[in-house]
Amino acid sequence: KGEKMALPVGITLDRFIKRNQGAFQFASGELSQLLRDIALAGKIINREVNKAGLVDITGALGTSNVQGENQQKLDVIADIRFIRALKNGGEVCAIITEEEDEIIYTGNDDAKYVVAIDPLDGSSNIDVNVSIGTIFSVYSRVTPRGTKATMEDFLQGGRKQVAAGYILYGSSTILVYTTGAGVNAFTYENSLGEFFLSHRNVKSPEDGAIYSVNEGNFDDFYDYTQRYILNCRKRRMSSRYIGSLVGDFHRNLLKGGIYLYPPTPHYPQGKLRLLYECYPMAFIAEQAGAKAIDCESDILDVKPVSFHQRNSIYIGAPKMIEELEQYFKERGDYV
Ligand code: P6P
Repeated sequence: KGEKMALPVGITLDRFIKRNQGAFQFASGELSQLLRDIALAGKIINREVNKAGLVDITGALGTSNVQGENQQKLDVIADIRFIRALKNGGEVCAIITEEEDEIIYTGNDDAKYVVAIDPLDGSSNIDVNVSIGTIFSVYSRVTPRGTKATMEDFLQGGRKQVAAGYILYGSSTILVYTTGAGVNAFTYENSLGEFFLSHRNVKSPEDGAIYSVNEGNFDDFYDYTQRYILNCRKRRMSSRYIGSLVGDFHRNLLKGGIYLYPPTPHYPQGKLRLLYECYPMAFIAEQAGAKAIDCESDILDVKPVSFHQRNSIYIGAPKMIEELEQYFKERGDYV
């Protein structure tokens, strides 16, 4: 990999990508273009998300949806927009998205990359103005270029990702991604329509005092998880859980904390999707010096068997994860 350049905070995403081209594992330029295509779709979704509340009164305001699209659910719009951006960008041959059961082919069979994406995670929060996010994961295809991508291209395993990231549509809109050479974050400036480098080479704190879990499921958790959570409470940690993975993850990444989605009777394998939630967040976490496990192994080593498989996940500060692992190791045969 090329020498990491200490680039000044405040440069645009485009210039950052150009300057760091050499540092990318694949300096050929296609991955750079792919990241630009994702950023473009993020700008469009940002606009849609920010006016979501106005949908029902658009007519009254005399403004209409410029594309003339009949107003659909925002996650459907996000899905359409990301597929269109990746199709038009030309660098992606196929997509797995949370919104569709099967592979979406872009028509660019010669393209080098496949993308797994959750176009708008936490979309149940849109109507109540809670932050939501896009999560994406990129692989170099393993099947011959010029042919149709297959399951094999998407089920390579978490450590084969060449890039992963998220866009958080929150108090500001921020794009965070890694290509395996550290994690960088870019904050969107609406008036200029540009992402600017705001957090360079993000390193997550070694320890934390925030735990994020749906406490409503507490009684369903395995004993070792319950004991871990009780210990967090005893140490007067802050319980912060907004029901939107990207928002909870981003806060914990910057401040130090742990997010837990353990198995429950309703989700015996865990709720989050491996390909486009767990793997990308785990890649980012590890690149920022944090950890992501499911208590059996690192998330990035969990074997993928299907596009939409679910997995449990514990992700965050290394010291907090190691402590949870200790409880796991000491677990008895609890009835
Ligand atoms: P629960 C949103 O549906 C999501 O996939 C994540 O963004 C979020 O962290 C989790 O599920 C919330 O799940 O069961 O606590 O409502």
